[in-house]
Amino acid sequence: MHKAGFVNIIGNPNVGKSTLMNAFVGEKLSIITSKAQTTRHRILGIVNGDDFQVILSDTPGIIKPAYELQASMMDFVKSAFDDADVLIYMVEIGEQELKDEAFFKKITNSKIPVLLLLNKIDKSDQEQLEAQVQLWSEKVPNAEIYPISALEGFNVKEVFGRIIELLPESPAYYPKDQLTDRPERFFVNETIREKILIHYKKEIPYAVEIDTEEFFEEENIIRMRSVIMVERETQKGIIIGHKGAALKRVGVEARKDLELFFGKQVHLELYVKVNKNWRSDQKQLKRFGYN
Ligand SMILES: Nc1nc2c(ncn2[C@@H]2O[C@H](COP(=O)(O)OP(=O)(O)OP(=O)(O)O)[C@@H](O)[C@H]2O)c(=O)[nH]1
Ligand SMILES: [Mg+2]
Repeated sequence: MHKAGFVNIIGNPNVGKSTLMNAFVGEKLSIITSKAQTTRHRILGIVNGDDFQVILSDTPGIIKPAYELQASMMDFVKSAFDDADVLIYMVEIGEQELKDEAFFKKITNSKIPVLLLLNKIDKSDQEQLEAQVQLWSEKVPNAEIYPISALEGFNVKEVFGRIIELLPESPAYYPKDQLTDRPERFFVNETIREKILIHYKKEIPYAVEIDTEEFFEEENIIRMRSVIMVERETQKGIIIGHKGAALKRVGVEARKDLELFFGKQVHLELYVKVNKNWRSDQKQLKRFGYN
């Protein structure tokens, strides 16, 4: 018997959804930072076995959208409700409520199995943990609750075992050697964006989009050229920094990660361009892969 299905991870921003998907897949497919709204897309991570294929979806954290980009991000979350065979609702220790009532109702009224993962238990003690399990079992009575630490790997294997049990009988949806639905350039974009989230403050990371215009693989090196788009001229100056030092740091750190990811030497050229109000422009958003 062969099992396969879609296991979609949803929850508030910053609870550890991407950390969990990467832990399941064993590769850094999704970028991870301590800032909310790190993930902007729905990203598939596929775990293949002889008799199973688990297609995980990492999704953006649930927020009330304030501009078009965020509205598209929430459309990715909506789509994750539509095709799930198993729903993973991730919460973190100390968190109270999902910020969106409608999404919360979708979870509590779900006809498909819901695994509620109580994450970051490495930061809590037994007493707090027991209180949280009690709280969530009352809030989401249809869910099976698992305390986990996505970061330290606690209970991750056990949850994966339960996922396999819950998956329907089905042939594989994707070729068995496929790891994700995303092209190479997407990972270049995301790696650069991760460095920007880490090194720039306030609004800057949220006003940035990356477009990798060139990706040439040669025998011993991959040559890439990417543009960092910002919304305003002042943001361009901040990204570049004094004598270009800030931009250079982004480039060096991104290149190191990309060399690990692709297992090959990388040459990365970065430049910055103003693309006015791209976050609110439907056409631009479509071009950058937000439907
Ligand atoms: N202590 C602790 N930190 C964790 C754990 N899992 C994730 N984190 C941290 O929480 C932060 C957010 O992790 P992400 O995986 O990016 O969270 P996310 O839910 O994907 O966030 P968005 O994409 O912004 O919605 C990072 O700093 C992680 O290192 C955990 O089990 N324990
Ligand atoms: Mg994420």
